[in-house]
Parts: sequence; C-alpha cells; structure tokens
Amino acid sequence: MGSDLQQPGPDIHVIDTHTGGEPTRVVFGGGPDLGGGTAAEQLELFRADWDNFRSAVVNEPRGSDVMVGALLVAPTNANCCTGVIFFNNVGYLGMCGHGTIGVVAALAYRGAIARGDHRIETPVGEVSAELLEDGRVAVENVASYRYRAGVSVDVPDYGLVTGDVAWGGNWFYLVTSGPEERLELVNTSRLTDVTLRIRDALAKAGVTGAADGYIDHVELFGPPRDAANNSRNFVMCPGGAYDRSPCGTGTSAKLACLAADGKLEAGEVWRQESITGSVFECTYRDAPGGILPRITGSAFVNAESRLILSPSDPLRWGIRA
Ligand code: PYC
Repeated sequence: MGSDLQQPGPDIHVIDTHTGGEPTRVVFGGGPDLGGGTAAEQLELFRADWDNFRSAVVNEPRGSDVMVGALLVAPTNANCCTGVIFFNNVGYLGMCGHGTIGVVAALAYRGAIARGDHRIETPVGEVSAELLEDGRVAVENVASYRYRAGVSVDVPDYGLVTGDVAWGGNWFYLVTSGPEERLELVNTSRLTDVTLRIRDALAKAGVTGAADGYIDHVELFGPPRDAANNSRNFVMCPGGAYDRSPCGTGTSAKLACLAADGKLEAGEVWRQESITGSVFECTYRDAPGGILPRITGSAFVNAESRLILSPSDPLRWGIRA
C-alpha cells in the first residue's frame, strides 16, 4: 500500500446519491492532493499512493460492496466543470455512467451547476452531461465500440457461453447465448455466481479487450418486464456486486453491439431496464470507429455527510481483502 495518513486528515465531505438504485458517493472535500494533471494522471497517483483513501470511502464499515465513489478533481480543460475519478470496493473504473448522473445531481444539489450542458473530464476521456429541465441527466459517453463478436467460452460446470466484447468506458462481455437464466431480483445469488464464473473463464481463456484490457464486467440480457422497454439486463461489476441500475457504460457497450449488428439506428431510442426495474433511455450518434451513446436517467440525493477517519479506529481505512 502507498502512503498512510498518520494524522487525522480533514473530515471528508461527501454527498450520496443513487441512480436507478445504484449508489454513488461523491467526494467534494477532504480528498488527497493528486498534484493536478489530467484525470488519467491523477488516477495513477491515487492508485499508487492513496488506495487506502479509496477503501476508507467505499468499503465497510462506512460503505458497502455496491458503493461507487466519485472523487472530484480539478480538470485540465477549462471547459470542463470538473474532473472525476470513479472507484469501487476493489479498485478503479475508467468511466461510470450511473456515477456521472449522480455527480451531476450532487453538483446541482449544491447549486454548483445550472440546467444545460456540462463537460466532465474522466480518466478515459471527456464526456458531456446535460441537466435537463425535468431534472434528468443525459450523459454523452466516450466513443464506444464492439471489439469482438461471437466469442465462445466453455464455463466449467455451467456450459458453453457466447458473447461480444465491447468498450463503453470499461470492458464488457455481453452474453448473447448460453444457458437460460431468470433475470429476477430473487435470483441474484445465482446470477452473481454465474457471471463471476463467466468472467473467470474468459480470463483463463485469454479473452481480453483491446490492448489486453481486462474484461471486468459481464452482462446478461433477457426480455423486459415492462413492455415499454426493449431489454432487461443483469450487470456484474468488478468487485462482485451487481449493478442496481442498467449500467451506463454497459448500456453504451450494448448500443455499440446493436449498432454493429444493424439492429439500432442512430437516433433511435433504446430503453434498457435493469434487474431492479430502473430504466435508462438511450440513443446514439455515429462517431469515427464507433458510436457516441447518450444515456438518460435520474439520480436522487439521499445523504450529505462528513466521514471521520479517527486515528484510534483500527478499521478507519475500511475492511478489504
Ligand atoms: O453505470 O457505468 C456504470 C457503472 C459501472 C459500474 C457500475 N455502474
């Protein structure tokens, strides 16, 4: 581990939101000084020297496996309203769609931004977020694309699974065929087990994203429960918790696959339902080498607090494996 704060730092000011059931803890103050530079450069310093801070913010006893953190950092581009580094119970995310919606809701709650378009710098590129009149947030994500189609993997004690590998700001494996699963909340233990085993089988078989990118998200799809929607998903995230929202980067990857298959035209609406029933309304426009997904959803502020790292607390940096 990198440096450990020997003294109690300033209290950490956070605003908690949820986007379609998936929490985001936005860190407004008390975070480490990451020395400026791009969000990608600041992420490298965060990872190397301040991983204990990540754990303190999102892991138990203050957080949980499902919590995603969003550390606001100074952007390099003056056109951006903020930079952000997303993190979770085990590490860092390139981009996070539900998290960006949560960040915009938290900034609006503080009166830091008004309705309209805002640029946000992430470690994998700039995104834009429009705070709409009705309070929803539309995120135009980084360019997304399908990297490989129809990749089959034999999952021990489960069966043959086929799917696509796609980038939506993180690397995803989107299952297109395999044993049928019921995408219902009562079935999440099984879905969790199955998707983690698919992820492990992919890694063992050497299936990666571009430049050996580790595929750390796995998506299953099924018919929507609400006929107004196009599809229902279950998305396994890197730390073993499933996404309660339809997953912004995962839905970006899905749109890239639909576009590559000629199943969704630019501008056509796709309504992605999550395992909890929450919905993102999505479209895309064409971009060189892929598409630019636009993901619209709502986030709600549910707490504003100060995290205290007491030097006498042996678990002040969180519980982690
Ligand atoms: O919404 O992109 C997303 C996301 C990634 C991991 C959890 N949520």
